[in-house]
Amino acid sequence: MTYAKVSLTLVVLSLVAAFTAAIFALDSVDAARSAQDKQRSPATEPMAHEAASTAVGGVQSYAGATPAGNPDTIAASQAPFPAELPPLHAGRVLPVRITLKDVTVPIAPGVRYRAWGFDGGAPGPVVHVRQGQTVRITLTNGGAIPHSIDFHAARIAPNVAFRDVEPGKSITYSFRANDPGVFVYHCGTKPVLAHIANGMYGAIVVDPAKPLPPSHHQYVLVASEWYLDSPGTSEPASLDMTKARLMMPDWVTFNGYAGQYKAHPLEADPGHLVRFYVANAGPSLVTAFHVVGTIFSRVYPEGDMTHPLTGVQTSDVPAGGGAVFEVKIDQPGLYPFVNHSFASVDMGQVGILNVGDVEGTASH
Ligand SMILES: [Cu+2]
Repeated sequence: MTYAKVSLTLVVLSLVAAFTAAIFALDSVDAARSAQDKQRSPATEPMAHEAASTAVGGVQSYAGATPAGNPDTIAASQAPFPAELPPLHAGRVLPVRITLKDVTVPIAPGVRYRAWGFDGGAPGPVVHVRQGQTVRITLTNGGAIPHSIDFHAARIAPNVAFRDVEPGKSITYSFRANDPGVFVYHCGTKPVLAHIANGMYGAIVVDPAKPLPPSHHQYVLVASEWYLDSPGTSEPASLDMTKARLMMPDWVTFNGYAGQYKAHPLEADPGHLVRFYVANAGPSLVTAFHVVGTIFSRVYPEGDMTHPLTGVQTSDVPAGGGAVFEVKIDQPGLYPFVNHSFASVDMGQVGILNVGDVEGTASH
């Protein structure tokens, strides 16, 4: 065979192979489309409980689904989680006693969830210490299955301190809070995804030994996601582990309840420093923290209190991370604080900072 004939044969063979591959590719696209169409067919579509209930790729979403009535009125009647940073504790050792309980908690207007709550709520209590103080944590398991407590502010052997506690039992351990910042604490029992998604998280703020500039208001916001197996409106919802793995939450919140600080705005005084301690419990999504209408005068990214950034519009707080944000707003008004990853705003991660006690409604 001549060189030209060999080349021609190779070209023809290549064309045949490419054509065959294209046919197979089209076949698999058709198969995927047909499977999607089947999932969307009315026969298999779950009943829509509320207008906002939608199915995506065969997974039922209850994002934004609230019962009949005005959600704003329902949210207004719900007492907000206290966002103000609690005062420091005098003394060398801060005893923190937390009892885990299986509780039903409100997570959005008219929506209830069967949670595992540190101290009966989600998030658990805010712990506040100064750098150098010792935290002595006692966890009592008042639930039905093993749990544990992992403090990110601790440098300690996790297989010992964060070990599982059987129902009815307690564990006590101590650590010296040597690293300033804002840190997450959470249950570390397998599967951790389920234990965090069920509400087992909170924040600890460690003030630097050299105090930060004084501020009129200091707020703690714990970001988290909720993954529901039902709308949670007539009966409390439980965890949908598939949605948790897919990272498809129904509600995304600051301090456990969607939009609670829209119904109960946080306060600020014109021209005075406000400090936000944002801890992101996740379990999986990032919080792109932003205050509409202003710029952070300082951000301590990742809670690193030694290297602040200045003049920042938005800064990410990763799942399992924390950061400190400072604003000083001169002009009175209603300033929304949001996760600027806006799907999360749609699912409830938004609040209002009311500067100067003004009337009216906010833009977000
Ligand atoms: Cu747990």
